[in-house]
Amino acid sequence: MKNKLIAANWKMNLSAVQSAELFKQCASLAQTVPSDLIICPPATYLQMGNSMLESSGVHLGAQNVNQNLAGAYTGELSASMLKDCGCAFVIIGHSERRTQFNESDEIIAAKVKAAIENSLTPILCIGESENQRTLGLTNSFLTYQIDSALSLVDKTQMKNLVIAYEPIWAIGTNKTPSIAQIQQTMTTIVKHMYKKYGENFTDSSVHMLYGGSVSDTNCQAILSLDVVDGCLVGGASLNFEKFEKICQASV
Ligand code: G2H
Repeated sequence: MKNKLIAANWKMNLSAVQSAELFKQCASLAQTVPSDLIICPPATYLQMGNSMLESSGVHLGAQNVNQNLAGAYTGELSASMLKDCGCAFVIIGHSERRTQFNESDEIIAAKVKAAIENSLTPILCIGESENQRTLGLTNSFLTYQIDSALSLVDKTQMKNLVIAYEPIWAIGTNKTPSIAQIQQTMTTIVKHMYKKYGENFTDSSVHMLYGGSVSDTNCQAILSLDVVDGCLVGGASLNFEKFEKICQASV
């Protein structure tokens, strides 16, 4: 059985002093929980995270990557630059980037390709809107998002992949699907992955995370589902006591 994976997405939060404190606490937390931890801080704190998390076993992740290898892309960071900062993971396709920064399915597919080709593991975010769920379109939309995002990579390159199911309507809202809905939806995703990607989609390599208003009170029920390999945690990852409880629940 693989370890649970708890990924913290700090988004655009925290000062340098606050980040240093949280890196320190997470480095020590990793020694007491069996789950694997990934911290995705703002890009300006990646170097700090790289040195403070060193030898703690906590992985470093970026919140974004540019799809191009190098060039005139002012303000952007390439996959190789993130590798140089010590990143092993990168969040791609988060709904905040899809909606606020107009990231199309094509751009997301190119980012997944750039990440994989530079040995970064994508944390690919997918999720339906409330309207799509109401209309019964959840499963077809999620499988479309997966196939589109993976369209530029070879099946054999999918050994290292994290898929985070994040219903858009659950992000930062304190609303979550019911436990039965999470189980049903994520089972659909897994079945699709097996059908489409066959032997390259193996239990040991692809982690399936749930994200969207994960808290210290709902984490136990979510993480107890056999289809859930971990969580992508936003708001609650900024509060160490809450994050600690989530990591402990993942045992
Ligand atoms: C979803 C999640 C982390 P939050 O965006 O990616 O954030 O836990 O605040 O809903």
